[in-house]
Amino acid sequence: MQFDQTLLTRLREARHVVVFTGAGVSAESGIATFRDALSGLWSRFDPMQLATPEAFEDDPELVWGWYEARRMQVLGTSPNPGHSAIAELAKRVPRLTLVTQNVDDLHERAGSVDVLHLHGSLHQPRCSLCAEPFRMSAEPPTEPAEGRRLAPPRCEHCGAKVRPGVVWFGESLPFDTLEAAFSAAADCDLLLSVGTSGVVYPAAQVPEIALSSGATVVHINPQPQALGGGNEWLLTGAAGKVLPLLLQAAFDE
Ligand code: BJW
Ligand code: ZN
Repeated sequence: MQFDQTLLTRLREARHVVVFTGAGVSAESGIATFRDALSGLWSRFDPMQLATPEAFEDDPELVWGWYEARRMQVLGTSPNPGHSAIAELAKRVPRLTLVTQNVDDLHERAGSVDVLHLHGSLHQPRCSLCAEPFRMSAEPPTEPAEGRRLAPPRCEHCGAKVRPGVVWFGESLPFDTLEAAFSAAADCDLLLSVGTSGVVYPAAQVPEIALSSGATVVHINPQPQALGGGNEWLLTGAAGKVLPLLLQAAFDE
């Protein structure tokens, strides 16, 4: 793969890099994205019946069972070369902020630290009433399959239902995390936007803020992306292929 020399120089000389990731970065680990035409979760499941506070209120067993099945799937997979390249990039540039929309823990397992999880985590459920964190046992009591209902556990503190620790449609994002992501985007000189459709707000503002603050924005995606101008680039391909090659070209050649 050939990279533009200007782009390589900008990456090599960047003072602060933001990496903004979406479901596509975990696709090569076998985790489904949301909006890919045939394989995306939202082509098989209705988000309004699974990813809203009202859905959990209406049918907690359906929602808890679905998230447990997804959590189990993540526990059974491993980070891919895309996650590893991002962890490696953090060692090659003066400052890197990793902002993810993903609810898996594959960035951390690849070695990234201080990851800003804008949409929460599958691995940090909490009480739906008092917000007390709930510690999941390492081994699930049953092996939940997609579509199998499962009663949510009860909060040890107040007895209310435990809910997945993710951000559903219509819910606010964690304030401090969003603030940190926006301020990193405003400060960075280069942002890599990896494997996201960029349609979900306010997360999608992160690359917009970087671009309007004068940073170079590089999209890494197998699908064509609409580009705004000279400061926006597209590297077409899978994250697990493009990112390791980009690092090699920028830092090892
Ligand atoms: C590869 C690849 C490979 C494939 N390598 N790439 C402004 C306008 C309109 C609506 C709104 C607005 N502001 C807010 C809203 C409402 C809503 C929203 O944005 N809706 C839009 C969808 C229209 N936002 C919210 O509700 C947010 N809250 C909020 O705004 O609060 C204030 C408020 C309160 C009350 C009323 C209104 C507002 C919360 C959003 C929470 C999103 N939650 C989810 C689910 C998390 C839990 C779970 O996992 O179940 O987060 S939705 C889902 O989308 C998930 C993701 O994080 C998020 C983004 O998806 P992502 O990561 O981009 O995945 P895909 O599938 O879309 O894209 C994958 C990409 O990868 C594709 O481009 C592929 O080509 C690519 N790819 N393989 C690299 N190998
Ligand atoms: Zn509670």
